[in-house]
Amino acid sequence: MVGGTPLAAEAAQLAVGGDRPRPTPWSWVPPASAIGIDLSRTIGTSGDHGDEFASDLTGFGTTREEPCQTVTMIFDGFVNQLPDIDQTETREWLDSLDAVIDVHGKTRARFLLTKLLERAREAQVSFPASVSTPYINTIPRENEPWFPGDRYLEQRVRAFIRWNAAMMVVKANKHAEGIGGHLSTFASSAALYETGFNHFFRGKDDGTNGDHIYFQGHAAPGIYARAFLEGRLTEDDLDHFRREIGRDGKGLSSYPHPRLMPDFWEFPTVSMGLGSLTALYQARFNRYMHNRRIDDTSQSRVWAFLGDGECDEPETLGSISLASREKLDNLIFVVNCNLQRLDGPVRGNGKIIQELEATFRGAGWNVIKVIWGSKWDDLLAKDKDGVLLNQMNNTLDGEFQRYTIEDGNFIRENFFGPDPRLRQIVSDLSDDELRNLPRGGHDYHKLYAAYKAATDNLGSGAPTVILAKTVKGWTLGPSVEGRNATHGIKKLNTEQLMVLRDRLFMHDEIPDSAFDNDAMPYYRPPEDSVEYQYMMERRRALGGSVPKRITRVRRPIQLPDPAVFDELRVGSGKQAVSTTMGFTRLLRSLARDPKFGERVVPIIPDEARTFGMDALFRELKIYASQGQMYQPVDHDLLLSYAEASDGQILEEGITEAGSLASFIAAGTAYATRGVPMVPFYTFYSMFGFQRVGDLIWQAADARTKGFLMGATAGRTTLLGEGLQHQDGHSLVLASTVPACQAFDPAFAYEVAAIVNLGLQRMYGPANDDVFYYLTLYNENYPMPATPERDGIDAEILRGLYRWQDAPEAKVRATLLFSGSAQGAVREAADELLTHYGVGCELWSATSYKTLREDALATERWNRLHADSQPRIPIVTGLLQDSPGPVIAATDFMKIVPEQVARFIPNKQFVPLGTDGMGRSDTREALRRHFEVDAAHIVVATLAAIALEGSVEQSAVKDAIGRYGIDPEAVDPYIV
Ligand SMILES: Cc1ncc(C[n+]2csc(CCOP(=O)(O)OP(=O)(O)O)c2C)c(N)n1
Ligand SMILES: [Mg+2]
Repeated sequence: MVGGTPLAAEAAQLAVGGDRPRPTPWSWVPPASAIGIDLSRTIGTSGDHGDEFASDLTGFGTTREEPCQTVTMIFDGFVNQLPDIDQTETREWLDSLDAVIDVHGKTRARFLLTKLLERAREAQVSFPASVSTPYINTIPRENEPWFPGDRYLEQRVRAFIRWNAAMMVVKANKHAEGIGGHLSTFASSAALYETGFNHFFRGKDDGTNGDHIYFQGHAAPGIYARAFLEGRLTEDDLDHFRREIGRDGKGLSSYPHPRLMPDFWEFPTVSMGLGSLTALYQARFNRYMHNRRIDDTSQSRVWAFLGDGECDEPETLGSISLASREKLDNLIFVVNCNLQRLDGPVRGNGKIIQELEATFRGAGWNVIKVIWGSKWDDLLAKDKDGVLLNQMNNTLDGEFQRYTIEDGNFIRENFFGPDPRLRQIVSDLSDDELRNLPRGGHDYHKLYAAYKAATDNLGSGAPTVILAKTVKGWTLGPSVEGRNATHGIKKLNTEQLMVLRDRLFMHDEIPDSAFDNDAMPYYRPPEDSVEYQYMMERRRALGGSVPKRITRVRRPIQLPDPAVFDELRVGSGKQAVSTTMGFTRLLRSLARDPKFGERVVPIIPDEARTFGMDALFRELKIYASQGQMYQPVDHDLLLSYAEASDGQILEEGITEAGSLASFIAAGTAYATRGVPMVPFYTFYSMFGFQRVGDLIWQAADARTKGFLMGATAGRTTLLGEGLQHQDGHSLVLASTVPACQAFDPAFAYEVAAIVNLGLQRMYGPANDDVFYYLTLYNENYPMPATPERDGIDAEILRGLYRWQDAPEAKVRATLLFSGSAQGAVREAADELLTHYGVGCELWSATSYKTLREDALATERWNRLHADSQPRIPIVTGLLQDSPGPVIAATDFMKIVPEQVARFIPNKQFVPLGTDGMGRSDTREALRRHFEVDAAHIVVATLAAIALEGSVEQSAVKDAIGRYGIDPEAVDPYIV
């Protein structure tokens, strides 16, 4: 495609089809989810003219050529159940409609009906919005605002950015074959971003928190290219795109990674679906902060840029109804609808923009479609018979994609060809002009209008989604643009680069000689150029460059009074309680702390009653942006379900993904808002790491702080629930995330110590960007008091401490317990002493992950410092002199304690854990089944000691008999 003018370089192509199969109703009716009906059946009657649409619920259906089909859906049946108070009047209206259809046809009828609806809405006659509108721009030309920018300069800047974005990817792949990167995504979305950069995105240089912008991950080259133009990055930086090792780790991340570029990126995206989900909850959290009067968030908008293919992810669309329910008009999604994903078309046989419109509208969003560029407005104005509109409606995305690569004549013959009235509309356009009819997503004017409408929408209560139609690979030349393989193209040869240069009208900036010796030149306009001055002035006016991650704490946090933890330290006496109950008390005390309390953000996904946390409802109140508009059924109870607009608890409902997104929003508030908040997200541990592991990595990337509380932990401790509830592996998964500090506390005072020191580490002077994962159990037992010795909290935090010395005995062993395994281990120790004269030292292993990380780091240090005095890993130092073999029991998989096995030299290390499929039964039965009950611990200990020769083998047999263990029972791992 050759563009004749600078603007033509950004003009989109359109496409048309001739004798082709008609679209199925799928492309027109909203998704079944939006209307709750089976759409696989056809509806309505066939059109009798080319300009007629089959009837569907929106009135904007597709043309049919098939004979009339049976009506199988009852759509407006409800109306027959309402009394008709004036049948004559009704008849008159219906007759009028029939007459219009007879005389002027269905198009006219549809027009009048739409006008009626518009009038009804103006007159506040509430009527459910139709979920779908015709395939044209939402904002009519006459409603477009004046464009305040300098069109020419913006286009020049955009061209420079396009150039550098492409160049850095191509260069990276030339220097390192296979290093990857994406050319065509940003090529399709340059105008989407630049409209934001020049007119809307608010920065933070003025001391505010600016807008929160979630960039489409693989559009990152474009964002770097702009930062380069602004002088924030150097050529050397661009040359280190995807080369993050060396230069003190100062490469440019492939995608937005705050962990790796902590001064630049704020919000990690690129795992498809997570950007939009976390953006949505960020917008919600901003409202939460505002309503609780902790932070004025009214000036910050949340922008999320996503791909149309990305909308297939359940995370992308799964929470959109929350945004309208919560009236998040501070939220704007911009979907880059280039109609393509990685392998090919997003909806070859349908229309992704229409589908998304229906989905978002059905969920109560303000939908702005930017489909056609300005040049189409004149054509639509000529479309008296609705034939053009009909053709737009009926052309499939697969066809549109094809037309991006065809010539003008093909477009004339096919898209405008079949109907003489249609052909007439474009009779005065040349083939070149036809080819250059733009798509809306490349038209800065249309985009400006859409963004302005979206930002002006504040106060309406509706979130906005902008559906912008673009061409994937736009301007990158015929071998890349619109091709199915475009997503993966990373290389351009000199010839292709020259085509790009020509398309961008950058001959003066990049002369042919710039390519001598296979050079690959970037281009940055000099600081005294009008382009540079314009670009920088725009950013200055909007509060400085974005993205920029700044940790500027405006309202420091004050850590809680240490006395808050005392209650858990003294233990529960004879009263049997669980660590979950202990934690709940602690949470309440933390929230009551006069200074610290307001920063506590309890997050729960509809499990508060399960965890006994419903006691907090009345006291802390559940956040409900609109307050409580009803009297709850339990209003007269002490623990009633109390909602308030300044409520503290985020009761998320049944969405672990949403809850994790809230956790991230709260746990990054120290950076995004300059107001440290402390999330405590309590959930079924089974539905944590395995369910939302991707989000937990995102939390780590975002440098989130806070506490993940995995309740109902343990494969045998949670009884009765069975396979899908019993977690025996979240600690394994937790071990994979470096920023995660994973703990498996056995006693309430351990929980207190971990939370206390965790708070100090994250929110005190150390200011570490880590988060904590604690398992919580629902088994009740008397909670002992903290051992009386200095530094016990630090011992708990290092992962292992001696809990009880071994009694006097000739034969001794070392037993390690974690979490709820403490009961069986303590019982086993008693049995071993009573029946076999074995005295056991008992240790609480609070964190094998921490021990292993220390051991690995020590091992590494020793390897690299061979001539220095070797260091000793903590776990080695602690256990090397402990008596006898080491038996480690856990309610998790054996691999959890095994993490440290190698670091306990010259000793037998026997892990006992719950490997296998969970199942439902009593705790006793489950522990026997998984071979982690006291009896099995006794047997395992005796067997290990017997191997060392300190007891006879017969003792093992004796114990097997004593406790009724079946030596032939099937291995629990395989049943
Ligand atoms: C969860 C997840 N799955 C797969 C990928 C790999 N991936 C990266 S981009 C992409 C295609 C994206 O298509 P679309 O959302 O339409 O974006 P476009 O590049 O077309 O703007 C895929 C599958 C990913 N990043 N994340
Ligand atoms: Mg796409």
